[in-house]
Amino acid sequence: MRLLAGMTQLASDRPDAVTVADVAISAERLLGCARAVADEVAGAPVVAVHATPTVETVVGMVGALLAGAAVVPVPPDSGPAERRHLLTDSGAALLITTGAGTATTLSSGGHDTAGTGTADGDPALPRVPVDLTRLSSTDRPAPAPTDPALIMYTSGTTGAPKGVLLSHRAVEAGIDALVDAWAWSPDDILVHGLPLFHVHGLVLGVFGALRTGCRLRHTGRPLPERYAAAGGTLYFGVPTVWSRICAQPEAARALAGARLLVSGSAALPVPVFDRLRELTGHQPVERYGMTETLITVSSRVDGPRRAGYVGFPLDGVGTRVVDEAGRDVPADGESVGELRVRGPMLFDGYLNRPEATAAQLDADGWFRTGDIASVDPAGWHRIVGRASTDLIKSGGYRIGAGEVEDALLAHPGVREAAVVGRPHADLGEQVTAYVVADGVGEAELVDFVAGHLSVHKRPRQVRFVDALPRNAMGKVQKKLLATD
Ligand code: MCA
Ligand code: AMP
Repeated sequence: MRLLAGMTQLASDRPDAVTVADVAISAERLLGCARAVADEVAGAPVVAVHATPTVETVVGMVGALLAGAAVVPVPPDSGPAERRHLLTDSGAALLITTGAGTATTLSSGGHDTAGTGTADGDPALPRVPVDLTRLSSTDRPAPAPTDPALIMYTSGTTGAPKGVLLSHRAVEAGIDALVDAWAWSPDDILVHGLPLFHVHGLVLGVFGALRTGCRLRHTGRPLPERYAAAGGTLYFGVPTVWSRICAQPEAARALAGARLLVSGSAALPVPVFDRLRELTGHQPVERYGMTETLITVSSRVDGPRRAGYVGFPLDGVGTRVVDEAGRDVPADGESVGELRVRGPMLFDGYLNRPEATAAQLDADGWFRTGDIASVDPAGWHRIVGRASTDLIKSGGYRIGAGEVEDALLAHPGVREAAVVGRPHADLGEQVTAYVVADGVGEAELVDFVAGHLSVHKRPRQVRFVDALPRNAMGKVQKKLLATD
């Protein structure tokens, strides 16, 4: 398969092509196990994978891709309502179950098609467990470049998460642009410990390694001491991870021998950039992207890096910064506007949501990112904020305020709710809920939200207020909440 070309070209004398949380697998065995998964799921157009941080997840996803299915990564910590939404909205025909934390009643050999789903309310999908002792040599025709490779769920400002359709062609182009910018090669050893259900950890962090043919050492969780012990050449992290590494200078110093440190998914604070340089001798490369666009802007390994800036458009990418009337603002480093991007790595739209797609992606292929940016005369791009307060970035996770508000409002004691991201030293922003409620406390509300959504979407702080600030139209004035 073109997308994961490096996997088949990898030297078969590497017993550790992919290591996840200390479990290693060779490229040859990964391919054999993935082919066995492909034999089982062949014919299913859409396959969900329970995306635990395990080798089984990598095998399951590669297997589904080999079978020509679109993969839906399911966060292992997602609450029941969120899981149900992903599994039904995506039209997944099967759920591949993987390692620890996977609820499956399967005995080896067959699909669990018991008609009623699971106790936690999952739809009744056949379950296919990944079995690392099972091998196959069936070679299948490669999917077409325009076929969907992934359906990745991501939060919007309102409503439930939407499925982002990423084709094989887009994923290939997205990785190849980074191979060029970062001189990513089969000789690299990539280290990270990011979740395997988002673009950063999965598309860059797993498929990037398998396409490039470099070794991957996934640390299970992105803990500083594990990064320090991993002996990599290329390290990926979100800003929270880099800031935690800086807080452990010994761990940071252990990265001095690496080739390249890369930060993304949220703004890297300038003090963290500076501290990383002091401790490791490396100026990190910062890059900017979105689930819908993959990575579009980055500094280059062979070029300058600048704290607070995300670099230049990648090969094949066009960018514009526009005002509210859609007119380009001057590239003077001062004028700000909404960033729009165009390029071969963009998504094909939101699954079954043509209006949502049309609202973000125009007929000429320009995607409205919702990020506010400026560009200086030399072309340096800087992200200065978001157009809407309703998208929160916490620890690199994108969280829709509306989704959390809907979960809170489902509690009988909650009359009104407004959720914002408040500045947080470790996480960038923390999910903070302002509620008007009767007879319910903070812990109960956080637990209640946990019954619906993923762990990182739960409010870290609940503030009880008598009323929410509203304008004359009755709309909540979130900017007043965020700055009080
Ligand atoms: C977390 N915990 C909570 C809450 N939140 N408990 C109660 N209420 C909450 N609201 C629990 C956690 O489950 C954990 O428990 C413990 O508290 C510590 O949580 P936390 O501080 O969040 O630490 P962490 O679990 O170590 O998480 C920090 C993290 C994580 C590792 C930086 O946020 C992370 O993995 N972020 C990466 C997100 C990412 O990959 N985004 C990329 C999106 P326990 O210890 O028991 O487990 S893709 C993207 O953005 C684009 C394409 C791009 O540009 O890359
Ligand atoms: P997600 O779709 O989870 O991939 O989140 C995408 C959003 O993350 C973007 O719209 C930005 O707001 C933010 N983001 C990603 N990378 C950066 C970066 N290097 N600097 C600032 N914001 C970033």
